[in-house]
Amino acid sequence: MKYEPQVIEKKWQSWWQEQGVYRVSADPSRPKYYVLDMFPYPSGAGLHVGHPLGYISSDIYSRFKRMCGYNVLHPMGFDAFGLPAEQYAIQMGVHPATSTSENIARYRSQLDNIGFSYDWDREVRTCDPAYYKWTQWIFLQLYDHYYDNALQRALPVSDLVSHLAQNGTEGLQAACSEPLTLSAAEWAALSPVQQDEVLMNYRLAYRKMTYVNWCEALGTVLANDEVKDGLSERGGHPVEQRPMLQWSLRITAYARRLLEGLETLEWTESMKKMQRNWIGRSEGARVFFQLENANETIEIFTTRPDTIFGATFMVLAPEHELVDRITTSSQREAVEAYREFVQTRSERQRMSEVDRVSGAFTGAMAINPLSNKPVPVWISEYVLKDYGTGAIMAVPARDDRDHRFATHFGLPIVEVIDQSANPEAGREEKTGVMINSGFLDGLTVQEAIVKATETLITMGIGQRQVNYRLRDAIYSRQRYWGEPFPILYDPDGVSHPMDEQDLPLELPPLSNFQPASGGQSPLARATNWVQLENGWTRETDTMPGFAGSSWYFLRYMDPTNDQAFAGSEALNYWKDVDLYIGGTEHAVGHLMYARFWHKFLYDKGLVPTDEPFRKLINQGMIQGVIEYIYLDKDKHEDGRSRFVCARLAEQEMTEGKEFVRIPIHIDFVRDYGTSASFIDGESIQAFTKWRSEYQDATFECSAGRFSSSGSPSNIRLYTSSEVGKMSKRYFNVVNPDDVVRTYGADCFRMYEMFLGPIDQAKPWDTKGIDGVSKFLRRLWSLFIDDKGQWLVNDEEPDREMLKILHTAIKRVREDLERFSLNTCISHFMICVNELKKKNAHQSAILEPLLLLLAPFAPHISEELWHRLGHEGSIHAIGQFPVEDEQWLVEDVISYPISINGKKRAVVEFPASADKETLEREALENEVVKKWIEGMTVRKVIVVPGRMINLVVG
Ligand code: ANZ
Repeated sequence: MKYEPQVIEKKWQSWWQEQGVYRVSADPSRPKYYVLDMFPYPSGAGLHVGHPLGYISSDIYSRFKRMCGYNVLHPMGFDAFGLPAEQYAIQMGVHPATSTSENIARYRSQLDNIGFSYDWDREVRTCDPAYYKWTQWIFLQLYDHYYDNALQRALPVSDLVSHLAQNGTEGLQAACSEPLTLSAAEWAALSPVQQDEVLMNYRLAYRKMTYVNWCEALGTVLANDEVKDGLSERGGHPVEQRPMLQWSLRITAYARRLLEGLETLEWTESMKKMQRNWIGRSEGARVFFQLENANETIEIFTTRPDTIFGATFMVLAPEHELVDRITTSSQREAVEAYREFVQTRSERQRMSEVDRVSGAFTGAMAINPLSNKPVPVWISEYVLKDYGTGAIMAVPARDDRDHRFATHFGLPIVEVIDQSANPEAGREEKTGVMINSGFLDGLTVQEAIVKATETLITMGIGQRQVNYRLRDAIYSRQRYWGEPFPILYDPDGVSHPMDEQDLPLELPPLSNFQPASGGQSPLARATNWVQLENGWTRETDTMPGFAGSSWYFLRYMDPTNDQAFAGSEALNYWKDVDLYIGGTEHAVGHLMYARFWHKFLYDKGLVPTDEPFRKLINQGMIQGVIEYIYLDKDKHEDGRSRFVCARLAEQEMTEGKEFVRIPIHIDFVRDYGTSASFIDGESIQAFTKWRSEYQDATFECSAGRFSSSGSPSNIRLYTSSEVGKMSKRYFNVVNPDDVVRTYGADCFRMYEMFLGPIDQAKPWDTKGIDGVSKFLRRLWSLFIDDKGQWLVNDEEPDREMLKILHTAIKRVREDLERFSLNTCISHFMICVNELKKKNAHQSAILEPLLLLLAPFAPHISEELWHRLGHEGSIHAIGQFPVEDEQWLVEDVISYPISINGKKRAVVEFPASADKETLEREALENEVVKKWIEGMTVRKVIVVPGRMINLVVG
């Protein structure tokens, strides 16, 4: 009987579901292990073969851990709120709720096809009110807490209120937007509106007028990590800076802990580095510069107080509040014009386009507090408003950007460091000896940093300062498809949290959910929902995509709890994620927010660990192969478009012809992904049907020129293949369903793993898939022959068979622990080939082999397991095979024999030979005898199992 994956796979998938084989519950008698996939947002395009790469590896690992006796939590869900889902719905002209549930159904069936071991009873959907009730609840907790910098933890706002009532801001060490000074009496005298404002300055979820990334095309504000190079990450639309009243989360309060926590995690160095850079800790000083002829102070942040004597000008961020006050009338026009220009520039552009130099002089002069020289005050986009103090002292001799600026605008450059002892050193390197710097002269840079800081502090014009580049996360979106804020405003505009009992606050149904222009939210249209009877109103913004994904891993622990986001029993048992698998694209977004929320919940004593994801593995992308044919830029003389094959095009290009490369749907391409991929007559017809604008085109290759209808089926128009993104845009998306239909899920799973190390990017190419398919059939044939004859017997296996099996067990086990899954597949192939050669049909060999294979190929192993006579599922067996060393010892060992340090022979001796035997036999060896003829053997060194050395003379 032949191996028919399509038949057995469906059968076992339904059986697993009926039997609840993958259902899991907390069980304190067993150790837990939590394996988590980054849950997908269900896009309309469905899964392509790149998506399951991580899911397959985590599934294999979960099954492995389960067989090792762990109680494994391995859930799946859907990140269903947010921009992508809404954009798709708008495109398709359907309601996002409808398209989202359709897309989820499609994802689910695609996932089911691959035979994953998820406990679907624990599925979460972020757009489900029973779920987002708790997203809203956590938001309210953030709103109701502030961060105590001294204790390094979150505390209730009620504590803050009593502190303000008793002492004002005296002794308050709290994370805030702006430093405030207030006496208890002043606090008491504030109106409710003013008090609300003061509290907003401290709340972990707060509302404030902020410069935000506004994307007009998407009709919403975006977080910094949703903007790439001045464009929205979704859709690539322009993003501009705008002041808007927005909710934000004070993630900056946790900067230090987010940084320090990284040290405790098993993440790749590159992921940690991305987070460290995003947090961007820098140590330096705040220094005060007096303005000449005015009672104003400019506060700057510098990491290089040593260079202060070289500060020949100052630069303020164009948005800096002092600009209006200090700009002289003659410079006002230039300053205004410049500020308008800067408004069109996103923060990313301002930071990354360092070669553009632009700025304006305010007309004001300040005094360098150490050199006492007047220095002009400029504004420029390269100084960011929200970093440090939004103002710098510019040291053109020692800072590249300041240097470009000074050169461009002809400002003075004063050298302050002598680097002649180290001429290779760059301008910003902290090496050399101070010059032209008064009392700092002669000190090294390191010494000068300490001395300058101390001096500035003693003079009362400086303070030590640690800065973080991390910015608070903008939390408002002016879109429909997200969690409504559980916030109400009274007629004075003071914010009030909703009662917990009234959660969830459900998203009102809206037929027109399109984004509005100018910053208004679609929810503002739901007037009945917005306006409350008592004159209060609801917040109309919604939460961002990262809200729901910041805590979903906790919900899986207790997915149906309606009393808490998860019960303490479940939380204390499952604790945290032991292994998290997902893409690197979430390095600074999701992973940062989730750590922040988790630390906050930890502060509240609601989760038992300080970090959510202990170990993180990032899967590489599966790339697509893009296949191109060449379109002649000029039409043929007969007026028709002319396509030529890649080889002909190459030749013609050397003669100066120009071509446009047109990606061709890979379904039309034969030998797809190889160096000899081509389209034939049939594919040409399909192509012209698909791209009807090329109906009349002709197709040319070395065999001649053909029209689409007249092209013989056996012609070959070679295409050129290029590795790139797998994307609809390149018509190179491979649907896992198709691969599963042809080869079966087990083959698909093993093949994806076989493609290469999990963390590397690799192109999808199907060259090797036949090899994996053959492997599975060969495995099958160890059990059943072509005629359906059952081959398995109860005979004793011989030593060699046992060695083959136990070698595979040892290798697979070790590689699984290292998460090296591609090499596991090779071990299986070698093992089955060798067993096949030996005609091994002994159940004592084949049973353990099935257990070993079960995590990788769950269907075929279940089928054969049952045929071996077992009734329960192979996946419920808590016994992963362990190698027996006795079968692994080598029978013979090759010994290199060296004479006076030179290797002269390699001789095999029985593995059991002792020292004396080895010495005797070595000296008896013919080759050795020749080398030592006529000499005296002075010493014989024998290292059993390794080598034999002779010293002669
Ligand atoms: C004088 C100086 C001399 C500086 C020198 C550097 C080198 P990191 O390490 O990223 O924290 N800076 C401060 N605030 C800024 C802002 N809002 N926008 C742009 N640049 C700003 O960088 C700190 C340094 O970046 C500070 O030290 C300041 O320039 C600049 F030889 O001050 B420095």
